[in-house]
Amino acid sequence: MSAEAEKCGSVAVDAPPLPASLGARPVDEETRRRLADAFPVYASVGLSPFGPSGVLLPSDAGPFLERYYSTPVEPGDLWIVTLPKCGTTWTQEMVWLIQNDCDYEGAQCLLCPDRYHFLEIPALMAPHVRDEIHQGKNPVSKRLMFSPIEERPKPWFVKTHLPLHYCPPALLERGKVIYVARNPKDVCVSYFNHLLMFKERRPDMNMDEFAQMFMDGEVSLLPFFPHVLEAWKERNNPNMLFLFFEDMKRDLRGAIQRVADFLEKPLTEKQLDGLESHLHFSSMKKNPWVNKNMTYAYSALTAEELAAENAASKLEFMRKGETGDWRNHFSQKTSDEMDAWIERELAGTDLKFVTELKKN
Ligand code: PPS
Repeated sequence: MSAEAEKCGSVAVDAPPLPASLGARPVDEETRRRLADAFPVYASVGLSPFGPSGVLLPSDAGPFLERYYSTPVEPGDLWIVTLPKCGTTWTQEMVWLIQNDCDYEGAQCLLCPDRYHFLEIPALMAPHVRDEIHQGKNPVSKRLMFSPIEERPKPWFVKTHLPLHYCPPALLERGKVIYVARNPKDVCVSYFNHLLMFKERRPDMNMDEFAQMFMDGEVSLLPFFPHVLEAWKERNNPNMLFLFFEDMKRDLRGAIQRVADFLEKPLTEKQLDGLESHLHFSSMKKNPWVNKNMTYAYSALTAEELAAENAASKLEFMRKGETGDWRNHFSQKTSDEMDAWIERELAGTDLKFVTELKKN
């Protein structure tokens, strides 16, 4: 373990070091400039592709990744692994409630950091944002970013957008993973909104321009397909549950039942009714513990500044919660290019995405 990694939190004694192959790769000057222009928040540190799939992260993420890779895992620990905007929050709320015997009162606190450890959040922050938070400008973010996982009560609930090869090597042997995938066309639209809301992208970027960068893996935490396909290969591992956002939309009750079976937490019909209603988009949209306050938790602004900004902004974390909304955002050309990209990337696999659902 490097001295830098030790500064990013405490580490398991028997932790394997991060393999050299998972380090940062060089970026050519033209790409560096394009990324700095698109994502100005990272301009000072730069974004670099890491590891075999080239997952895009702030260039100084190495020591953090080393730290995350060494996270201890014990039986009972639950990890939600997703690409951004695939239904992470929805699944987090579902898993937490099922595991905690539908304790709706206990669920009245922030998903992150109170109920889940968001693994890579410090690594995702630009250094100046990390510094501002260190200086105490946002106490919730400070708690979110700098509370060591070891201080949490067991079992641990962990959220990560990192691909499986950056998770602790023992994760699927000792812990349980719920992986959620969503069709990339809707993810792209949702991510476009998210990055504006969190001030990570140039505000005047247009959807088609962003979609191109999305397909090229030039957006933080992408590329898309290596992440999903790595998890898809593990879908029959008894410690992995692979879910699709679109299945949760189509049959929420069925998805709740699958999660309950996976966690070995039998639910009564009454509990199923309660969860189905609580996890419906209209309820989640109104629930401050999974919604607006999340923005507060991740923002470097004070609560007052953020309240003023939220009041003035039309951007929402719980935006539409639909499948097929990409139709309202993509040009025909971008839509066709995305279809061709999806087909190319999935050739030779049995993974299929649903990009539209029949209306009831
Ligand atoms: S994040 O920031 O990566 O954790 O975002 P994530 O939670 O993965 O994804 C946010 C999108 O999930 C939608 N969402 C839901 N859809 C349907 N039903 C429910 N209950 C629900 N909860 C969250 C949320 O609205 C975001 O999608 P878009 O398409 O932007 O609306």
